[in-house]
Amino acid sequence: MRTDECLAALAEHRTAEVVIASMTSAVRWPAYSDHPRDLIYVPSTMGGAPSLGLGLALARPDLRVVVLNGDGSMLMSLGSLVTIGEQAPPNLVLVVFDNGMYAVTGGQPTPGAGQVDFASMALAARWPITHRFSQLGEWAEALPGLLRAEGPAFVQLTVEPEPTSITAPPVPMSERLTKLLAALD
Ligand SMILES: Cc1ncc(C[n+]2csc(CCOP(=O)(O)OP(=O)(O)O)c2C)c(N)n1
Repeated sequence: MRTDECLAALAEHRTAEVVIASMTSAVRWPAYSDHPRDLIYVPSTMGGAPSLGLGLALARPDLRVVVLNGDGSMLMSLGSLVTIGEQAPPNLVLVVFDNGMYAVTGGQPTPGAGQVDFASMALAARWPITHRFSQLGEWAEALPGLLRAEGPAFVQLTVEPEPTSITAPPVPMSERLTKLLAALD
């Protein structure tokens, strides 16, 4: 399945969730969504999106947070799986788009390209919900439940390798993040 198809399915089911889109998803998500709770994580700390999502999910338990990550970025911060498993925010969903490559920097293969079982890693890190999908229909069918589930929920999507390049986001993420955090007062 293609990353774009997966994002289109997510956009169909998304309602009020915060969506933190990184890497290829940061480039493609704005084609499907323009929502005040879209945080296009550009420029990003590579590997930082799950931890950003964790912080936001803990700070705003009234919101639901969906993080879209790349496999290369997930490999850079595998420890965040353990931290999230321990903190166990019920309102967090982490989706790894496993295309087996560093797509936004030209398509270099990631270590273990496409053969890494991230979902099992999340399970071992005590995430209560873990999935691995390679069929679009399975992802689309699971989405409504995942967006309401008592998480944290981890999803590995095996997607086609498609090199791309990072583009500047239409709205700076910092503005939206500031507004979301300001609502704490
Ligand atoms: C420490 C570090 N090394 C390398 C980079 C350069 N870099 C930025 S994005 C990226 C690739 C991201 O790959 P992945 O997370 O798999 O997402 P995809 O591009 O495939 O969507 C790389 C290598 C960086 N930002 N930081």
